[in-house]
Amino acid sequence: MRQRLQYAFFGILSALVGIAAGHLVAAFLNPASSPVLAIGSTVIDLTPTPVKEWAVAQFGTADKPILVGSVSAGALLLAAVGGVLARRRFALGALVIVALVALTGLAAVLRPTAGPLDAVPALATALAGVVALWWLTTAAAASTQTSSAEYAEAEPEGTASRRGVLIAAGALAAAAAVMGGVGRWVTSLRTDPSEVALPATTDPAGSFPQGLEGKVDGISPFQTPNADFYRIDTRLSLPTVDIDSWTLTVDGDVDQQVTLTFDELTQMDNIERDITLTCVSNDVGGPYVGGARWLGVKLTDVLDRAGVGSDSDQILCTDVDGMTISVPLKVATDGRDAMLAFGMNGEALPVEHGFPVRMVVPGLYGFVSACKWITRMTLTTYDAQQAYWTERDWAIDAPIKISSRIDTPKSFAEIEAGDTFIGGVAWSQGEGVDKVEVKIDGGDWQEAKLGPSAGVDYWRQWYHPWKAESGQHTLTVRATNGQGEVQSPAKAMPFPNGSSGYQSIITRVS
Ligand SMILES: Nc1nc2c(c(=O)[nH]1)N[C@H]1C(S)=C(S)[C@@H](COP(=O)(O)O)O[C@H]1N2
Ligand SMILES: [Mo]
Repeated sequence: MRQRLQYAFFGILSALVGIAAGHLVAAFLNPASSPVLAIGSTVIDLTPTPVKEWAVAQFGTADKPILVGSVSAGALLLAAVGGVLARRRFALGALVIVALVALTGLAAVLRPTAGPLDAVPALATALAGVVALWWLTTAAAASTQTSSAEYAEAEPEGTASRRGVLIAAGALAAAAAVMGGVGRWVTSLRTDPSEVALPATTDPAGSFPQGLEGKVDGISPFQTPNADFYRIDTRLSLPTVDIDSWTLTVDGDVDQQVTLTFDELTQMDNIERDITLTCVSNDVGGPYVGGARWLGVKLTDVLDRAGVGSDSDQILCTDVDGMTISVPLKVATDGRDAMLAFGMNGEALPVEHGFPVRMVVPGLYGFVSACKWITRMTLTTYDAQQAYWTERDWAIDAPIKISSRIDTPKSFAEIEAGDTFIGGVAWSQGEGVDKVEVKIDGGDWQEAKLGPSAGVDYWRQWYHPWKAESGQHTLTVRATNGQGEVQSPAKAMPFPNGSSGYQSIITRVS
C-alpha cells in the first residue's frame, strides 16, 4: 500500500514537471497553448450550456476556477494511476502519462486560434513527464534492491538508500517550480502593453488644451497620467492576457454571434475622446476620478456587426476571468461616445486599466460601464441575468452625479496668510461644467475661474484667487452644469448609486 502511494506520488510529480515544462515552452511560443490553459479553455468551451448555467448558479463567479480545478484534479488522479502502473511496468505508466499529454496537445492544436506550433508545448510536457517518471521509478527500484539486499534486517526500507528517491523527487519538484516560474515571467513579458502598436486614429479628438496645473500649485493635472490614474476592481492579481489569442465575442439576443480578434477590432474605424471616468464608491471630494484621452472603437459599430435584437435591456460584459459588469443598453447606445477602448493617453491600455480592451461609457459610473479585460458582451435582460454588483443590490442605471472637489489647499493644511489660490476640479459628464462657486466660511457663493474645456464628458479645472487672512477657515465648493443644474447639497453615501453633497474643508492660515 505504502509503495503504491509512493508510485502514485511519482505519477503526480511527473505530471507536474511535464506541465511546468510545457508552460515554459508555451511562454516562448504562445502562452495560450500552455497545457493548463489549453485544457481549461477547451473544457469551458465544450461544457454544454445547461451544465455551465448550473455551475454558474452553484458557484457564481467562482465557476471557472472550480471547473479548471476539477479538470486539474482529474488529470492528476489519472497521473497517479499512471504512476502506480509504472511500478510493475514502466511502459504502461509512461503510456498513461503520454496519453494524458496527447489530450492536452490535441486541445491546444484544436483551439480556434491555434497553429501547428501549438503542439510543441505538449511534446515538451510528454518528454519531461516521462523522463521524470523514469528517474523516480529507477531511483525507487534501486532503493528497494539495496534495502532488501543489505539492510533487510535492520529496516525494510533503509533511510540511507531512500535518499536517492528523495533527491530525485526534490530536484524534480524544484525544476517544476523554476520552469513554471520562468514560464510565468516570460508570459508576462509577452503580454507587455508597451509592445502593442496602436492604430492611427480615424476620428481624432483634436489638440488637448493646456491645463491650469502650471498656474495653480496643487491642482490635479487636466489629463491624469496613466501611472496616477485611480484603479478600482475586484482582482487580487492582474490578469496576463495574450494579445494574439484574446477575442471579444458579442452574443445573446443578436442576429449573429460575432467574435473579433484584437487585430480585427483595431482595424475598424475608431474614435479618440477625452472622457472623465468616475467610481461610484468615490466619496464627495474623493480620489476615484480621472480624466484621460481614450482611443477605441465605437460600441455601436461593434454591436451593429452582430445586430442587436429587440428583447434585451442590458449588455452583460464578461472579463477574462468571468467577472461581470452590466451596462444599460439604451443609455450606452443613445449616441454618446461609448467605446471599446484599447488606447489611453496615447499608449496601449495599461494592464491595471484593462489591457487589451475595456469599455468606456461617458456619464456612467465605472461599475455599470467600464468593464476592463473585456472578452464578451452578452445582449440580455436584467431579469434573465445579473452582474456582480447587481447581485449585491447596487443600482443598475447609475449616471454620474455632478460633483466638485477642492485639490488645494489640502484639508487641514496650514498655509501662510496672503495671496493664494483655492483650486480643484469639477465634473458633470454629458453636460459639462459651466460654473464653479466657492464659499469661504459663512460668506456668499463666489464664482471661481474655470480652466479650458475638453468637451462635455470631461472634467474641468477651476481656481479662485484668495487673500487668506490668519485664522481657521472653512472652504466649500459646488458646480453647475451646462444645463444650469446645480450640484445637489443633499448628503448621500456611495451606495447604491453614488455620493452627493458639497465638499467642505478646513484650513488654518498663519
Ligand atoms: N473586469 C473588471 N472591470 C472593472 C472592474 C472590475 O472589478 N473588474 N471595476 C469597475 C469599476 S467599479 C470602476 S470604477 C472602473 C475603474 O477603472 P480603472 O481602474 O481603470 O480606473 O473599472 C470598472 N471595471
Ligand atoms: Mo467603481
